[in-house]
Amino acid sequence: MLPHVFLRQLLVLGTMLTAPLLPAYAFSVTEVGDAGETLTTAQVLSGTGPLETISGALSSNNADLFQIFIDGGNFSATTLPNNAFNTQLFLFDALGRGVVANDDSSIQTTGSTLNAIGLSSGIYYLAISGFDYDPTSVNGFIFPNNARGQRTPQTNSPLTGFGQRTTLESDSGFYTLTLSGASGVPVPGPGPALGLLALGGLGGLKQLYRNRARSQQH
Ligand SMILES: [Ca+2]
Ligand SMILES: [Ca+2]
Ligand SMILES: [Ca+2]
Ligand SMILES: [Ca+2]
Repeated sequence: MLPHVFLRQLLVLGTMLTAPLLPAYAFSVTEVGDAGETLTTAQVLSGTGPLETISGALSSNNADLFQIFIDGGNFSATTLPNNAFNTQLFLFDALGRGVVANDDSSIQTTGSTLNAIGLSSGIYYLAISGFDYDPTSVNGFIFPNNARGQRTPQTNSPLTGFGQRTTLESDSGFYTLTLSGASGVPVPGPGPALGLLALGGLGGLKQLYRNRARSQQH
């Protein structure tokens, strides 16, 4: 029979195993290849903990769409302070419906700052494009074409792609987005299964410990 002290240590270990397995460190991501511009070709930014920055590149007439997790409440994304070209930012919900958009952060810059308030927690899509490559739906462009301010959608139809709004080629270059209020998209993995395994093991250990205590009473 296992000694008491050893059983106690195993119980502590079992309790630790059922606790969250990974600490939540903030992290940054770099676009892999070229992120698509539809819900099915968006790059999914998986991970644990706050998502701080997204770095990538845009060629002309191209948008990069990222699936992120918004914690709930306020969310912001900005290309400032080091924007290298005329950017635009667009936020969509999990179904691809427009939430908010920004082209120019202020009259002094063509960089973009997107601010959303009162969001529910969940999956969202964040897009960056060069001016003036805008998100489209079956009902036309999703957002109005104002340069400054936080723009709300003019249609509730979901994203189907992007299209050039002027006859010019859209701007291009490298970007770094700085975010607040976002996290990595939770990864479905071995976590719950391992947790259940640990719980099963913990239950077994508790039973063993009870049996041991009972046998000592006799
Ligand atoms: Ca890209
Ligand atoms: Ca792209
Ligand atoms: Ca802009
Ligand atoms: Ca635009």
